[in-house]
Amino acid sequence: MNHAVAKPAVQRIPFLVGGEWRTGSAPALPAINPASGELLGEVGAAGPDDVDAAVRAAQAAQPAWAALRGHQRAALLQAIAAQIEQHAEALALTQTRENGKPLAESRQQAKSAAGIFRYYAAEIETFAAEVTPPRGDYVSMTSYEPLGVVAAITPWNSPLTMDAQKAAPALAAGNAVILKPSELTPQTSLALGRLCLEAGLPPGLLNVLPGSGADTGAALVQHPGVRMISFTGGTATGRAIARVAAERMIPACFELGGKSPQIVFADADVERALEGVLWGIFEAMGQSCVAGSRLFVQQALYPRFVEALVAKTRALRLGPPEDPHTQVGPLASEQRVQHVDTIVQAARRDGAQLLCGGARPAGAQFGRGAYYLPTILAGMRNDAAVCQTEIFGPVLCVLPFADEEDLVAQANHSEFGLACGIWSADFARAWRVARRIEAGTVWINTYKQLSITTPFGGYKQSGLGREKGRQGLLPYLQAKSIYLAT
Ligand code: TXE
Repeated sequence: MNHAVAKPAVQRIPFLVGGEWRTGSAPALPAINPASGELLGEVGAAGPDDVDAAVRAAQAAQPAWAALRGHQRAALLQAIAAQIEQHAEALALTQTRENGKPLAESRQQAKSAAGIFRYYAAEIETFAAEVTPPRGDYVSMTSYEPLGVVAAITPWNSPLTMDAQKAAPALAAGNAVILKPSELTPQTSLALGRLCLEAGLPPGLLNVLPGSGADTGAALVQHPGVRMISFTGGTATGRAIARVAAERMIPACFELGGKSPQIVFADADVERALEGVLWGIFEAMGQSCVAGSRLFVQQALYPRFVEALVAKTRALRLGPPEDPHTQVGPLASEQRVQHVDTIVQAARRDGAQLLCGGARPAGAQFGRGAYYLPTILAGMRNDAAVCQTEIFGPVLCVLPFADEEDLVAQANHSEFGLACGIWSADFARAWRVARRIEAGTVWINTYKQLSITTPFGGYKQSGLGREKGRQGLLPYLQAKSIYLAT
């Protein structure tokens, strides 16, 4: 007799192609809440046939969208922003249950997502062609046209804002978008897709294709109908996609990893610097491209500063992301915990001194959740592997420096160049150092201030191209110059 009990069927969440919902031909993705380890369901994943259907739907929808006037597209982006705002709480909860980000942060990001659509509505409504310098009996003009179908590939750490940062300018410019979310956070992107449809965006202009990078992502970037790629994620994946873009000779922009220095001079306002350094690394548990993960403290201040920082780090309230008292939540998955712990233990074997953290937290309340203690390491050199590798987790490496020359050399000794924080009461020095640091964003006496109006992107291996601001619209457009004989 067979006593096997049939497993209850898990709900398979469908995805969006051309205004229709389908479950896809690739193996479904498990949906796991990282705070509890609980399997919540599964999400359908797109195989090559689904990718092809999405590209066709996008190609069919795009010309009519591109033919609209700027203000007409802007009106739709405004409607999407309103829809996001109206459903901000549900969006925030979806993201938090997928990636474990404290709910208060997800709420903030849902608001930002609406703001990003509003900003690009304003950009496209005011975007003008250029009359270029006259040459005798000619009028010459440069206008800007969309590229067609854009592949937008996003990671799991902040899908609410990253999806918006790609979809809003790409749509504003008159393109159709195929959004490929991370394996860990497809439901957040699917929720955005649904809200766009409900706001009145014509079907086919925003398709959402969950799936693995190897299956779905690779098929998407190689599809001949895709005319541009916008990618945010790890540097190794970025490089693989750049090779495809080079082979196909299509434009692509990349927002990649970082190992950003936080620099504290002895004359800094210590309390403010401590808060900036603490949140610069431990907000989102270090799963942020701009995480300030290398701390340089001037020798005279080093012992006092590091001691106070360790005390503040130990006092951080670790807990479930939906608890309003939680300051730092779980990592995005159990695999991320193992990844972080492997790097920390290797660093210790290489001689790093553990000042705090370096393990999973003890306590029944953490259950099977993906928790890891905020960790500080000291006693290694800046060229140690742990100071050069992007960990993308709650791990801060602290290093002393002697003077400005020593500091600049150490801070710039990194393959990355995304961001930097400088803490000093000497404004002239802070400014001077900011000019010498190889990074796309430098903050002085603040950290992680980000505005949709201000371009963002990396130097060196941290990326190519800029997102946000008017510069963030241009990659989704191509220039056409027309000469008219008078
Ligand atoms: O990112 P991936 P992972 C860094 C961080 C982290 C490392 C790996 O250091 O430890 O990257 O993280 C899709 N063709 N950052 O593996 O692989 C993939 O499905 C097309 C920094 O999560 O870069 C997902 O949607 N697409 C970062 C997206 O790429 C492919 C944020 C990002 O995944 C693909 C995240 C392929 N061949 C990680 N392979 C940041 N800059 O903020 C994967 N993908």
